[in-house]
Amino acid sequence: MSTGYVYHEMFAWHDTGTSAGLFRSDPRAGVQPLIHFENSETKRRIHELIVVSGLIDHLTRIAPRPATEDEILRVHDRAHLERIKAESERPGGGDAGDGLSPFGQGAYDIAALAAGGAIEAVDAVLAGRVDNAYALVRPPGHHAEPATGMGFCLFGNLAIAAHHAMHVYGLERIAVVDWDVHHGNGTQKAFYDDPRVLTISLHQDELFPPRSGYRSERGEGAGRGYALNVPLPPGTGDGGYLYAMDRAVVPALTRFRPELILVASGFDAAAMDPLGRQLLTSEGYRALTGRLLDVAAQSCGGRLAMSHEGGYNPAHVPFCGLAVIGALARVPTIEDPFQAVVGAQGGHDLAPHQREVIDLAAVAASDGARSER
Ligand code: 9RB
Ligand code: ZN
Repeated sequence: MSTGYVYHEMFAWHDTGTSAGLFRSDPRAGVQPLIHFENSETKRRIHELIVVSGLIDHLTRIAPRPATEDEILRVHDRAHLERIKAESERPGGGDAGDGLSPFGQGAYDIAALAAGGAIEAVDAVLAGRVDNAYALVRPPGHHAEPATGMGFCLFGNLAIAAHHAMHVYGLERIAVVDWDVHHGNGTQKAFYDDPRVLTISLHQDELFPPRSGYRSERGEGAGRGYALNVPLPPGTGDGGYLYAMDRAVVPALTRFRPELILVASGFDAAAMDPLGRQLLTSEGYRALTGRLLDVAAQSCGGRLAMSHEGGYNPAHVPFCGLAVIGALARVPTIEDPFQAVVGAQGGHDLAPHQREVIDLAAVAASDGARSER
């Protein structure tokens, strides 16, 4: 059993600047400079906990390399690539596309390294060098659409890696499970009419992007039925997430029989996240990982690769990351001190209003029929 692990110090050098969380500092508007929500801290602290706890000794380090232009262009149009590249040349940097996703000079190179990190993780799994892998990359990718970046994402790291799997290894069925608290709109859009990639997003209903991730979004054309959305009410905890996994996600995966399972792994569905309103604990994340390992073992020889997305509580997130990567490697990890707090806070039992909407998503998935929004 071996688990690949991608990290590079350069990922922490991606500079999102002094926004006050989401908003550019603007003294005249009363916005004092602070630090952008998508800063390096949570990711660097996951890595440092992996090292300091000793988990690193059980992982196979995989070096990232920059994705090539051709690889990026399998998902994005040239105008988007060239614009990111050009703004990345400017001393003041630029923005991924929505005015909420600032980046510093040189960001193109780091974003290409992030996409290439996801590629290398997938490659190591498909070449059999490791059983599964986690790419702790930054900037994130799941919101980036073919023609634009958004939501702190420049390029669709995992979508680019999925194309690599199809292009180089000839895979015909890939599943992407996105457990970031936000809708995985970019990955969904990249494969909306493509039956080779089943995209499944579990996310907080009506969070981000606006008006995105409804149950009624099921794919189009040849891809109809190959997008699945499971919007969850705010306040969903471990029990709700596991029910969604068991009732909607696992059955959809089992029916699809993927040759590879990819995960857009965001830790912003965790209980102490400043942007999400969900209640997952590190044990919840560990259990979700276990479910996917089981499906992967049954459907594709255990081939599973994860790429990092959001997650913004720098104290709690490292323990969630440790739980997931420890589960992948089947190695016990040091105790999460937050578990005693967030695990005891209530909200972890499946609630009736959660069951109701999860059942609707599961039914929509199983009969392929239109479901109401
Ligand atoms: C603002 C809007 C957001 C809020 C949250 C994210 C999180 C992304 C992530 C991104 C952008 C809108 C400030 C809409 O973690 N993904 O995984 N911005 N939201 N309009 N305005 C003015
Ligand atoms: Zn997110």
